[in-house]
Amino acid sequence: MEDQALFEQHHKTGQTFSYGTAGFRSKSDGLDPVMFAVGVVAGIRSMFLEGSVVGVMITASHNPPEDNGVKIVDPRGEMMEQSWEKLATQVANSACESYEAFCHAVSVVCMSVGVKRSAMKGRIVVARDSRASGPRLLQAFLAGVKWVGNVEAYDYGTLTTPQLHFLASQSNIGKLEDKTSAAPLPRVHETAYYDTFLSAWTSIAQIAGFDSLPYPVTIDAANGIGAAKVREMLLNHPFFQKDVSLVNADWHAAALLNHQCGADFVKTNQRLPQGVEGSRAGINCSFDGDADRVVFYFCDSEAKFHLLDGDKLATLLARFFKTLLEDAGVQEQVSLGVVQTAYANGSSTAYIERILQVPVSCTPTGVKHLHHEAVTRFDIGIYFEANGHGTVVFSPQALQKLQDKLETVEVGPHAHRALQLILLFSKLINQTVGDAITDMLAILAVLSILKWSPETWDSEYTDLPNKLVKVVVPDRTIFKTTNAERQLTSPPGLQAKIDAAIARVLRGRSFVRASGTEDAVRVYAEAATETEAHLLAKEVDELVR
Ligand code: NG1
Ligand code: ZN
Repeated sequence: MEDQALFEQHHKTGQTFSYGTAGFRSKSDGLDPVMFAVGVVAGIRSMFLEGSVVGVMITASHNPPEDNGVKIVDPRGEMMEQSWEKLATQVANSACESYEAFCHAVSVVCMSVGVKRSAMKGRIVVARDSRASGPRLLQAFLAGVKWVGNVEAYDYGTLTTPQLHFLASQSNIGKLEDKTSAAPLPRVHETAYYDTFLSAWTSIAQIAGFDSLPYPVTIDAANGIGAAKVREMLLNHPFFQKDVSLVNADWHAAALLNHQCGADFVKTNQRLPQGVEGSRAGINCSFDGDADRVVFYFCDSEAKFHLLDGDKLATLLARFFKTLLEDAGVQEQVSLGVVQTAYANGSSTAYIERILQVPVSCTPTGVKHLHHEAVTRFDIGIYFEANGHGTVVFSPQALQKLQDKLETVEVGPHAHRALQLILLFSKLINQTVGDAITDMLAILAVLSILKWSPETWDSEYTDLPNKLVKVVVPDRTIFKTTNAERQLTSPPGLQAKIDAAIARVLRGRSFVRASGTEDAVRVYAEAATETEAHLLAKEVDELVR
């Protein structure tokens, strides 16, 4: 009965949920039973993984302040294995029904994965972003953890999403090999995050010979938790103190989160966020509310706004690593590639393939798809969504090869430096997930090493004019796609009409897909001129209605 009382405290009815690309997400009001259910599922997942530490992040990223959400992070810091998404969905929806339905769903899940709750132990680390609903939802989550029994949970308080991914993965180092280790939580302190990445930065600066940033950097933290963490990590650090300014840093003012600022605002509106002045010299960047995305931008001498989005981040890094691999003389042994989605600007893909001669792979939207492709296809896999979410992943085998070469083969100073830099960049970048802070540091390090201004970076290629529109349709589920979402297979006949519209404009490309996070379809169009891109978007928009 005590167990049921725990459940009833957080029970609410009336909504159905689905574990999507970003976990569960909705208005925060109805999320309590979902949080309770996630406490239970995360506990069972950890038991299933023999007590490895599983992470849970309570966040709704770039969404408005009244929203919230939750996702489960697997022991290596990656998103929870896909096959468990439907189990999580079943338990969450049963928790919105009744206690009986919930108990039944939990037994079914335990049976299907072979977990005996009374005989196993689970370990969870949890964190939340700065949203006002966070503490309440955390309590519902912890009640779920208590309900499972035999689960140890450690609450990190507020963190950025990538910090939680990183700390969860670090908690398992050693444990993944040694299943018997039972060190209490937390196994890794938050400072490990700062120490790890700052120490890589310091070594890179030493080897590359720079001792300050090349120009002032303004960070728009979207009034989110990233502000608190940047302050802690960078603002008192002698290297960054002088040149880094933080704006939209009011993370205690929950209502201001992502409001007129942040990566999503800047990318969508293609203009400066509130609080950033165009006249300021240097470079600017914007994080989203949980600091797992970053975009850069600057204004030129005529005050024209230039966006350096996820595509530009990917191309800069691709160019940089290609040169380093060549300098190190390992371009034949270590494969390099870029992973994009259909939303990547056609000019960026052409630049990577034709100018850089680096292979590009295209996957469906959602970082779990990009991450998987990058890890499985390339030794150094660079993946970014156009909206700024992405990272670089390095295969352990390739890093070992580079380390061996550094230690055992006589190489010239140029190659030696290149080998060192690749190895150090693999430590500067948070490989578990896109991370605004470490991606920003990696980009600033590259710009410092290349001695590139924002203008030089931007001038590598010019984006094709493009337009992204959201169209509300009666039933978005009828829109089915193939070929990494670039073509429709349903409704029948629609793709042929879209193809005909594309053929009427110069350098035209357009596709339609159902959003995974909103009840709408998205229409993307690009063409040689802005007029044609807008025309194409309008035509396709009309076709899908
Ligand atoms: P949907 O709503 O499925 O288009 C959006 C973004 C994705 C990704 C997810 C998760 C675009 C076009 N889509 O997905 O890139 O970030 O949200 O938050 O930006
Ligand atoms: Zn985010």
